[in-house]
Amino acid sequence: MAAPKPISRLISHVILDLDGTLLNTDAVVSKVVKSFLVKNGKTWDSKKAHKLVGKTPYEAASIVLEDYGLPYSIEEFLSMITPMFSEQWCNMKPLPGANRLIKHLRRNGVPTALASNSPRSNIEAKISCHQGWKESFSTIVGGDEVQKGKPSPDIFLEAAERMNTTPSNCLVIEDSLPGVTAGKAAGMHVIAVPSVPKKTGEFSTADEVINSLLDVRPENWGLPPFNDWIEGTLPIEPWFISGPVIKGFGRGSKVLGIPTANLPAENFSDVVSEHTSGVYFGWAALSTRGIYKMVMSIGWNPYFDNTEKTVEPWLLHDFAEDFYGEELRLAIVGYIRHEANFPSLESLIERIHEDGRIAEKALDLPMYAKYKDSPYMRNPLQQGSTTDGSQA
Ligand code: ADP
Ligand code: RBF
Ligand code: MG
Repeated sequence: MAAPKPISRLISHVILDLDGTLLNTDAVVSKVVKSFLVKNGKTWDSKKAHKLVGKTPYEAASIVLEDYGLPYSIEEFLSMITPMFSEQWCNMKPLPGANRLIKHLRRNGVPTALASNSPRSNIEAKISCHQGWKESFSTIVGGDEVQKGKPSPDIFLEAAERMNTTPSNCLVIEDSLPGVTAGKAAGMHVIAVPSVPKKTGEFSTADEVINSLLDVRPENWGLPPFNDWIEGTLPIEPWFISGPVIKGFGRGSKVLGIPTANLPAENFSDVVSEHTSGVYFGWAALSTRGIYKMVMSIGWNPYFDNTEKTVEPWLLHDFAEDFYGEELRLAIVGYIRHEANFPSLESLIERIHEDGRIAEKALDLPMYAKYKDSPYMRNPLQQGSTTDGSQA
């Protein structure tokens, strides 16, 4: 990730985008457009989904109509698909780190605006599904309240004006290219959090590019730092996955001293896509052997440039033999860092060992240690995955 450029003035105000930045809108957009296409005898192409990121509803509609050759006008299409979206608003989940960031800014009295291309009423409806969100924004600016939407700077300039501040005091956080363009055109500082993996290179005009909201460092901008990091780790709402250990990429990780027990990702693709790529840690249970400390990477392994998002847990224990086919259950309780590329294999290995030491130590803290005894870890019979560790 690109390091932030030095800033000449300290930030006093923050402006957040909503769709794709705070909310996982893309999952819902894909679901709705897909079901519309199926009804119209077309096949959804997930590779084209990124074209809709950061567009106004009107622009997105025109792209879908053209890409799939649908016989509707933009207005007709919007009138059919808009009610389908409205039903889904409360199904848009906060992205990793969104609640934490909003609460942090509010607790520290940092005036924060919400600025989105969506019409104001849609924004209000979407955020009403999330406790404490509406009260956290000193102003909300919708696409229908200004002349031109992003990439024009109007929305951000309006937000700054309503907060009685000047653009150079504002920090914009945005997931889309039109949004980043708009923020820079407004004369603001911009952090890009691209929604589309592997497209970070397109965001070179941003002042900083980060992988997820978990990686926001407010102190880099003169804002109060987060104080929830503990011994190099960030506690997260735990999540739980399980499955049989399968053959991985056969990269000879074992030879490098870092065997990773791969799980069939298709079993829990929803949970995995909900979580940002990065290095996490927690507990691993093997039904016939015991419960062990674990550190893992989730994502595309930039050093190897995987085409698929993989889950690679390294159990912090020396086993005398392999355990392919055995049931492995993971409780993922904390975050360490985003995935990175490395100049050499040695430096990658050194960093993974450092992650192992951090996890090893942190898992003794009561806040993480307690999950070793969760029912999910102890009950060898439960199948599938849950997000709360409860018994299915
Ligand atoms: P693959 O490409 O098949 O994942 P690896 O070289 O990563 O091969 O080795 C992973 C396998 O090694 C696991 O599936 C498991 O059977 C075994 N293994 C032995 N020790 C460990 C460990 N400490 N953590 C994870 N897997 C281990
Ligand atoms: N791969 C990367 O390309 N970048 C990383 O930052 C990275 N971090 C990892 C952290 C841990 C704890 C583990 C277990 C793996 C990580 N990997 C990373 C994945 C690694 O490339 C893969 O497991 C190799 O097969 C290890 O040799
Ligand atoms: Mg492996």
